[in-house]
Amino acid sequence: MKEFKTGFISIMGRPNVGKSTLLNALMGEKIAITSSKPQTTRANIQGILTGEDFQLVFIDTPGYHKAKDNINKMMVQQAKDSLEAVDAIYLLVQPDEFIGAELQSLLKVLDKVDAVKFLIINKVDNYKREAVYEMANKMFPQMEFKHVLPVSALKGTNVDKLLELTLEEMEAGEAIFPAEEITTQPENLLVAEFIREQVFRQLSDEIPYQIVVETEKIEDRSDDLMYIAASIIVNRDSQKGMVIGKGGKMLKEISTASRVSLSNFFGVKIYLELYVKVKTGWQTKDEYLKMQGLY
Ligand SMILES: Nc1nc2c(ncn2[C@@H]2O[C@H](COP(=O)(O)OP(=O)(O)OP(=O)(O)O)[C@@H](O)[C@H]2O)c(=O)[nH]1
Ligand SMILES: [Mg+2]
Repeated sequence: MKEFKTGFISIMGRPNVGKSTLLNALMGEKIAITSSKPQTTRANIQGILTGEDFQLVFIDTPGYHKAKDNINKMMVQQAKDSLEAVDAIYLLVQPDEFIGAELQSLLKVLDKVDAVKFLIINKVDNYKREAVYEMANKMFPQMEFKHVLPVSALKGTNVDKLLELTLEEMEAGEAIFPAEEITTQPENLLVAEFIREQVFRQLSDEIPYQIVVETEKIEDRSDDLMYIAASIIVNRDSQKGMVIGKGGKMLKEISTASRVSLSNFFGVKIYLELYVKVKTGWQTKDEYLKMQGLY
């Protein structure tokens, strides 16, 4: 019999390089929200992948960036916290990424961590081979990477290979989580995240950064129907209008898309009541930061 292997792996990188998309690809199902806007992920998300002879815990982290606001500082702190007791680190970059102050600062943080380091060049489906090589050549002198792998988290290219290499690096150990548990996110946070994803996808400019979603109620109404009440919380009245849209059109779109993705996740029909509320200065209130997994 093969020995059972376990380990924790942190997925790090600058905003928008595809960390959450990679987590979902590794898991084979969507547990983390993604969008084309930077700073989509606000708190660490653990994905637990259990096989016959292994259990891997992947930690998707908020994008590492130079943070000005309090909430952004908390996000970056989350990413740093993920490095405690990890066995491996995936440093995700994309081929056209600029190795500037932010990435240098992240490399400095990673340098101090005793873990197997993987350089993962993501989004290879979108770039010429030369650009991928060029990025690898630029990154090699920066840190000692045990493995370098080009992947496409979106298309799934090399994700199996990444899993294989990761398992080779893991040590024998016992499972920490029950086999059926796929994430440590509480249900109310996961629901709020799936709704927040739609705000990130459907609204432009600053609005997505000005909102938080609060799950108010989750009830199993029958074997195949789940009732959810939630609120999108904004900072100002004018933002409320933008989230609702003309004749309620925007809120309806957010609600419909959220229902579809929640229904896919839970495997039941979803009855969603979605409100918009104004709570001025929520960014500075503990209650709203904790709600999102930030503390
Ligand atoms: N073409 C291509 N796009 C990708 C790939 N992986 C991710 N993306 C896209 O890149 C954007 C950002 O993806 P996310 O997974 O949200 O990125 P992230 O690193 O988690 O971003 P933050 O949470 O904001 O730090 C989305 O539009 C994804 O669809 C890939 O392999 N190929
Ligand atoms: Mg993310």
